[in-house]
Order: sequence, then C-alpha cells, then structure tokens
Amino acid sequence: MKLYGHPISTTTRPILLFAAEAQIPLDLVTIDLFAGDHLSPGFAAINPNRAVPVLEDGAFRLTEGSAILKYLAEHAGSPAYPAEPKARARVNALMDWFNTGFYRSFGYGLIYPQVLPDYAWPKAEMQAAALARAETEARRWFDVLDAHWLGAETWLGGAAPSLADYLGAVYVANGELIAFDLTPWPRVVRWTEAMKARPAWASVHTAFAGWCEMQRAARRYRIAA
Ligand SMILES: N[C@@H](CCC(=O)N[C@@H](CS)C(=O)NCC(=O)O)C(=O)O
Repeated sequence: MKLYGHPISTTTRPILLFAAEAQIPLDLVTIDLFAGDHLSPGFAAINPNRAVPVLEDGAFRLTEGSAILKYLAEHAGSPAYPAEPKARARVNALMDWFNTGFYRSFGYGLIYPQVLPDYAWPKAEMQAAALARAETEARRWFDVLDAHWLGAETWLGGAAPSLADYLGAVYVANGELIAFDLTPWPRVVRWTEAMKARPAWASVHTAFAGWCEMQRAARRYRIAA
C-alpha cells in the first residue's frame, strides 16, 4: 500500500507510527507541504482536499488520518482497534474527541498560529486574544484527558495501546513546538512518555524533532520553555 504524506505532518505521523509497530509495509510518497506540492493539479486529482495523508490500496483511495488508521488496523487484524463493540466504540469516541475539540483548540488554536505563518492572525492584538482563548480551551481539554480519559491504565485503550493512543499522543506531542508545559497533568506526562518510549517513535519523529529545534532556536512562540 502507498501512503501520500509528509514526515512532519500531524495527520501522517500516527499512521507511520502505527504501521511501523503493526509491521504493515507502506510505501511513503512524500508530498512536500513546504514546497506546496499538495496544491498541484496532480495531487488535487488524488485528493481534492489538497491535504495529506492519502492511502492507496490498489484502486482504492482513502483520505482522513483517522479512517486510514482504522482501515489499516482492520486490514492487519490489529488489537489496537478492538473488535468488541464497546471497546471499539470507546476508541472511536477518543479519536473523534482528539480530532475535533482537542485538535481545534490545541493545534489550530494555540500552536499553529505561533509556528505556521499562514495560521497567524493579521494583527498582534487579534493573535494575543485568539491564543488566550485557545489556551483556556486547550487547558480544559487537558484536564479532561488527564482526569477522565486516562485512568490508572498506562494506555487510553486499557492494557495495550489503541489507535486512539497513536493518534492522540502525536497531537499532544505537537505541544513541543511551543514548549507547552504538560506538568500540570501528571497522567498525560506518564502516558506521553510511555508512547515516546515505544520503538518506532524516535525514527518517525526525526523530522518533527528538527522542526521543534528550529522553533526553539527562533523562540518565536509565546509560551517560554
Ligand atoms: N481532516 C484531515 C486533515 C488533513 C490535514 O490537514 N493535513 C495537513 C497536514 S497535517 C495538510 O495536508 N495541510 C495542507 C494544507 O492545509 O494546506 C485528516 O485528519 O487527515
């Protein structure tokens, strides 16, 4: 199977991580987002949304990172997407939770306007107000993640990592771009450290770590390390 993606893309990395751990071979076709390759007519014919990731399995094409993870897990018969209806429903709920409220506030609201010029607000006072609102919302989501979703278990999925762990840990790790301090949420810290200790995490995050380093050096973000 072929995956159109980019190694620093937030929606590509969970797939690369899960596929590496589940030993699902994927041919990565890098779409250079920084060069605008995703905006080319050629790529728009593959995905009219002009975004990565896209999975190609023969003539079948699938967009949306969450759907791709589920397809790959089904394909491999992976326990990371449990067959038991209630356990599966919880994984679905968590993936929707990360992809909607959490990512909207933490990713698009708080992080991207500080590290991606296209997402910055046009005036300093607008940027400050938007970041302040997004930060308040994000902190509320972290409270829920810590107190509600993460219990005594190491993983969101219970005894073993689920697709929600792969997806969510990558979204949370994006906070490193702005040196976001996770220490107010000890369960989140424990969980992200456990995910980062997994065998494929470091290799999948090489390019992302370089981007974080660049951001740290530029110190453009508002939240200091
Ligand atoms: N809803 C899509 C979002 C995909 C997405 O936003 N991908 C980003 C990279 S992380 C992208 O390709 N952005 C290009 C752009 O917005 O111009 C998913 O979850 O897969």
